[in-house]
Amino acid sequence: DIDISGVSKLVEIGRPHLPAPGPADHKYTRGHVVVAEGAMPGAALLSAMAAQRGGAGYITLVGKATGLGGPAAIVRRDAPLGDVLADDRVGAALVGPGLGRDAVARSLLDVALGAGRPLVLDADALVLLVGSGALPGMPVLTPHEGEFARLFGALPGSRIDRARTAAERSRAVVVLKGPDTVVAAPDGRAAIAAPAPGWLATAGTGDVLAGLIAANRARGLHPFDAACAGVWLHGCAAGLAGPGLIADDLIAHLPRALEACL
Ligand code: NPW
Ligand code: AMP
Ligand code: MG
Repeated sequence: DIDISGVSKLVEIGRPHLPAPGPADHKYTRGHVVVAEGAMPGAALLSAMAAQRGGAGYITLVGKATGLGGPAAIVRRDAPLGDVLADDRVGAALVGPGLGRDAVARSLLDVALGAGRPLVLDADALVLLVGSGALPGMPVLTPHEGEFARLFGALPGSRIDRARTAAERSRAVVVLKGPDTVVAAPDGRAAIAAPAPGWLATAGTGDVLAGLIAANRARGLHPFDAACAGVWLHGCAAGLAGPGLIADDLIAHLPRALEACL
């Protein structure tokens, strides 16, 4: 159990309101998410599919064509990331899932950080960020405990305290993942998720969460709200998918999770 006594401005993550697209919407206004592909393309594909099912209207996967398959509606481009992000319609970029940690990965991350688009940084991007201080544009960072420790060191206090300190230092919204995921913003706001099923402890589920948060950013939500809504949808989809779930099942259950948010 977590002792939240004395912690100010902490709330439990509630069901978000995510209305259906209106008559004036089209695929670009619903949100264009760009996902950078790298060394482990399966992770980026999971993120891209989660962003697609999570409500984004247009998904571009940037990297070499990998032959992995996936939905035909996902646009694949083997083009410089900077060129793709120069499109004003891009609502959010996700960098990190399956990216790798070599010089190519680093330059993709640098391009993303300089592009001025809403960013979600996960997985290998969090490894590459070790040693950086405050980040531009209030990105959302989604570390698990291992990634968090590498990036922020051994911080004192509860998970909530540690996420808050990390958010303040990085000027990012920090999603400290685990059975009791905590979201913290640089302004001191923090929220904690209802306990999530242990079945989520399986490969690729974090990549799905990052894609969902990117979709929420692309639909125009503030980084803190986008993170909270993503964590809620992820937990809801896990409950619906049930025991034995794999990451793909979360994506398959997103329509029913979204139905609860109309
Ligand atoms: P220990 O045991 O504590 O010493 P990594 P990764 C530690 C891609 N994927 N949860 C623990 O060390 C990702 O997107 C590709 C997890 C553990 O050994 C990344 O690009 C998939 N770990 C890449 O793989 C699907 C925790 O951290 C180490 C922890 C590497 O991602 C799978 C892991 O850290 C995957 O998403 C916790 N709560 N607490 C695909 N379909 O292609 C401590 N650790 O090796 O940097 O990261 O998560 O394996
Ligand atoms: P990642 O390690 O990046 O693939 O992310 C794992 C996802 O599963 C995160 O959303 C975690 O919050 C969730 N998760 C991991 N372990 C557990 C657990 N024991 N119970 C509930 N959720 C978990
Ligand atoms: Mg991960």
